[in-house]
Amino acid sequence: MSEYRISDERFDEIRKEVLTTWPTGKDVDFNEAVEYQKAIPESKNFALAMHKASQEGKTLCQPRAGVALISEHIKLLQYLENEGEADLLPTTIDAYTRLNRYENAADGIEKSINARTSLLNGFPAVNHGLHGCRMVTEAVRSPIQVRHGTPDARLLAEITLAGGFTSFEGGGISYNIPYAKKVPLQKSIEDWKYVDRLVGRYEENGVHINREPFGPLTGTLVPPCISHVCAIVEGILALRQGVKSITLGYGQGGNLIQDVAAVISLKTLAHEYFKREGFNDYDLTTVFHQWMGGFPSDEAKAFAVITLGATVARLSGADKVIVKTPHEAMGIPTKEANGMGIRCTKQAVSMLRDQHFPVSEEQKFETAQIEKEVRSIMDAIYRLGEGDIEKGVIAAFEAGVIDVPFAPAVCNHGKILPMRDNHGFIRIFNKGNLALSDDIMAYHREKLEERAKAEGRNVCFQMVTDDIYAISKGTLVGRPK
Ligand code: 8ZB
Repeated sequence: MSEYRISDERFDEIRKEVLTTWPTGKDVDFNEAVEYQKAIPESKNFALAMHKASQEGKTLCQPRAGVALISEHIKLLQYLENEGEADLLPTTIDAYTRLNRYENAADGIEKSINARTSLLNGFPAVNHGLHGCRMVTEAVRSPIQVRHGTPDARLLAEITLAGGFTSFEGGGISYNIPYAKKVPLQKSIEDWKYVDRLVGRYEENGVHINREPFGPLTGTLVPPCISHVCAIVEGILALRQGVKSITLGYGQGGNLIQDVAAVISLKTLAHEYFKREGFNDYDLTTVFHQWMGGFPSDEAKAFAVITLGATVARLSGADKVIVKTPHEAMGIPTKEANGMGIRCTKQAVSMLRDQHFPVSEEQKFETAQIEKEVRSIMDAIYRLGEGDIEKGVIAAFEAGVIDVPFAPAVCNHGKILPMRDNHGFIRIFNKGNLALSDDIMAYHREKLEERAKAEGRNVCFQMVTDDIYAISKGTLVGRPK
């Protein structure tokens, strides 16, 4: 396993460079940061909170939130934990920082001060530096995580972890393919190895840091097998660098049975592949993302989408749910709307606390189906990598053997076309080069034909478009008028 690890010498070499890419980097002193992290109360540690939720069978609720200025960001987070009843807190990073454009972020901070309102779409943590981050993490009671979308997050990780955050979202695949156009996959994977190694070093010094690959990818009709493969591969890459606490995610698809089967199979498959790679000493938890696609603009209808997501999160046994807000169709929510999304979710989750979803034959079948599909793609990745998952996944994206629908990245084929079947399950219409057997594809085709027959039209591209807009227009399956 250690053969894949960035060596200490190499890591220190890269670190010197990383910490000079913006002036705030020079404040980071790893040993001081370890001591600082050790003094954070256990009740605020994200890795421990996820572990405890999983032990106690709870589903914790977490919003997204971030504004430009420290004082405003603190007020926002305090509101979300006090009035909003959030169990876990985020700090969503602005788009300039995600692109390593710190000059633009500095400009955004200036303009936000003058305008007396946030002119950035998140918290520019690199510009605020580790002292700014510490003001934020010290001002709240709850475990707090960095959430972003950054292909090269090395400096962001250095600053925020030294700044007291105890969880860091993202990964070399999930923060490249859906977020960037021109970043080579090899480059983002390499840069994320650094982030994972940094977390590994904290772990070796007795500090638990949670890591969470971004599960939903493009959030648009992503078949579970595709997001599962990316999550499992990123999980393995993280464990190789010494990460111990890993949370794998899945974005709500919309069909109840498929969503429950997806969360359950994500966990069993991840354990299977982690063990196969020789890992035993890790803590695996899951996160369910409420619907990531287009939302209805009517707030009452948005609450229904949120409640359904909360319900499925709970019934699937996910350890955490990421919450949407009634403002989703409009853009960044007010703190009040954000709080409503959390409280709505918590009400549904706690009403289901002592219930469980009976396992139906259909669910068993769907679970087995997802497992079969994931194994088929994973086999191809191992084959292409001659046994090595990292080499394999890069080759697999290049060959389209793994393919994420509707992603902007040029290193992704983008040939696969998903659509819903007659019951709203996400199926694959055109597989491109995806490594799925004829047998698997025959099943998908049969399911899509069933829908086509019910709608009196042929299986066609129009169905994809109809499905993409369906939920925002009030249905799950995009039926013809
Ligand atoms: C990929 C994640 C997209 C979701 C929300 C969007 C969307 C982004 C912020 C935010 C609150 C922010 N999001 N930035 N929510 N505050 N600064 O992430 O609305 O739901």
